[in-house]
Amino acid sequence: MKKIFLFSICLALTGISFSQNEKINVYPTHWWVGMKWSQLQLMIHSPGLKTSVQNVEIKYPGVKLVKVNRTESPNYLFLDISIASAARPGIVKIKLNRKNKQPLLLNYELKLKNKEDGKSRVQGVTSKDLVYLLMPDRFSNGDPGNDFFTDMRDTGHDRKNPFDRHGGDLQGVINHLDYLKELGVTTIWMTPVNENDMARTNEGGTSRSTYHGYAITDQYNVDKRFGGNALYKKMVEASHAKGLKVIQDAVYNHVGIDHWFIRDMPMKDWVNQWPEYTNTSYRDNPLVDPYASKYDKEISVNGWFTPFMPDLNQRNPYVSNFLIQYSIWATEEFGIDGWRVDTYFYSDSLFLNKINDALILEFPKLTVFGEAWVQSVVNSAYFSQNNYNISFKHNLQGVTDFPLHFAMLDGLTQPFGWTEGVNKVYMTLAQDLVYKNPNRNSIFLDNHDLNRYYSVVGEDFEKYKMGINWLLTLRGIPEIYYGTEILMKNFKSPTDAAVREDFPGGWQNDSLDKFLASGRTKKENEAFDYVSKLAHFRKTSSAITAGHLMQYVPVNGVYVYFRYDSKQTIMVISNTGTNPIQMDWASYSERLSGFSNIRNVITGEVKSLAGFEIKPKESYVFELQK
Ligand SMILES: [Ca+2]
Ligand SMILES: [Ca+2]
Repeated sequence: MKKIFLFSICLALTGISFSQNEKINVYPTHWWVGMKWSQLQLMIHSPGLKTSVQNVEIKYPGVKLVKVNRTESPNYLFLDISIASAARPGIVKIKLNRKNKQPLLLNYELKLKNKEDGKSRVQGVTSKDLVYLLMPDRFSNGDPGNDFFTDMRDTGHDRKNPFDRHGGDLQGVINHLDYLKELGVTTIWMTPVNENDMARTNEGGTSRSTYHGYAITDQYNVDKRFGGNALYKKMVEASHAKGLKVIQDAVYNHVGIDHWFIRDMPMKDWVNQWPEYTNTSYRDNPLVDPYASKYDKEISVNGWFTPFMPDLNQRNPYVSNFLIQYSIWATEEFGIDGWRVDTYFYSDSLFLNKINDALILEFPKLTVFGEAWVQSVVNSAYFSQNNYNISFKHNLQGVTDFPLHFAMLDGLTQPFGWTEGVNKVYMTLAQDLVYKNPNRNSIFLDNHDLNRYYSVVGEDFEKYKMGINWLLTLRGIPEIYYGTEILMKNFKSPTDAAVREDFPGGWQNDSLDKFLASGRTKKENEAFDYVSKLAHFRKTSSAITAGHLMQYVPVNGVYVYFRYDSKQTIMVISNTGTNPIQMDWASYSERLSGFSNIRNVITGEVKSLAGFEIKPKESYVFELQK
């Protein structure tokens, strides 16, 4: 596909719609007084607007029109306005005076910023939290009435088709907040909820919907198949009322090709244009590599993620303003507690630092972490706040910690060796000195893009528990992927959809309801209870959630580490080797002195440290007692 064509086709299409309506869209849809982001850029979209509007008037105390910007497209105006700190909430009248026509009048609302920001909303997410990642289309269908809409481009809705929408929605999440409380999670992260009004795509001969949400077609609307803006607001409020936080998934790098501003682009360089279709190489190395070519860097950052996901040009200040203002808008509008930023390093680096600064300035407690799917600790730290002595530094709080993810899976699946198996976990954590604060990294065993954890460990329940122990007691913000707690399995074979199956019981006529203990098998209940017990213990443990970490060089396949503070010492011990090991505690006296007993935090059983033996594949979380 040649993208140059795209622009000219779009302009031709809007020419048709010009005389048909005078619908005016303004973004952001409203704003607030008392915001740090007080130099607002309003994007106004309506057919023929640029040419018909001669001048603009704003009369409102404290609000000043700074500049009217006209871009290449005839259908946009960008108004730079300044909102004084003394401005009061109210309706700002914006008058667009036109040649030989009535002026257009816009009522632009300035609201009062929520006083609960940083308290009961926009709270931030920390290592005290446990994040539950779910895909709203696949978790639970709380409203079969919104499964499809005939005025949307894709009306497919068939649960038997893994590439169709399945009807899951925000009401389904609201209906199961108590389930999440029971499980012991504190935070919900959903794949993007924004409107994806995309036509079906043909990928390798397969017709697909964008049920995953990463092909956004309108940032300012939550997809109505999920329940729309009002229900999203209700979902966040209902979560907060139950003591649960919410992380929203952001996509700055790309949008869906059916996005309204792609179908009618404000200017040619709104997206990264290439003489012919150019895909990103998906490589992070050129961005970190001191020897990288400019060619490789540009392919990584400016290449398109897929032919259906145009690559936004964040070096364009209008694009940058649009994305920054939306992010601030959504945080304030919905009161979300954090952002997970998709495809982090594919966006322009200067833009990324700018948007992070703007968000944190506005909401000091807000958490922002980025998806950095990289292979090494060096690269992972490069994309977040780090201790490198280099000229350009990223300011991101934390990353999705892929190096630790790979290491944990190697530790669970590879035989123990000098650099293999659990030594990977040990060696990966031993490199934490490069991060400014590794405790802000999101850590995980699986997610919506990875093989399901239970399958990776060969459906071995002992190994499953070992990994859960690590996930919930190592440094960082643990994330559990929906269904891991009930042993949902599959590899990404034949496609991603295999690891994104519906949560059993989330649909009205499901034969089994695994949200309830009665619907789960004995094994599934064992798994659920294990995760739940450890998650609830974790909440109360100052050592795990905010204490120090000390790890020991693994010996004979046995990996021992401690979480500790002045009040509590937790020891996590795992035997990844093939022999039972009689523990000689002499090497661990630095942390063990003064303690003689160990309490298993899952079973409550108390044992003496003396004479303790650990069998292969056993793993325990112990609280030390005197
Ligand atoms: Ca539904
Ligand atoms: Ca890009």
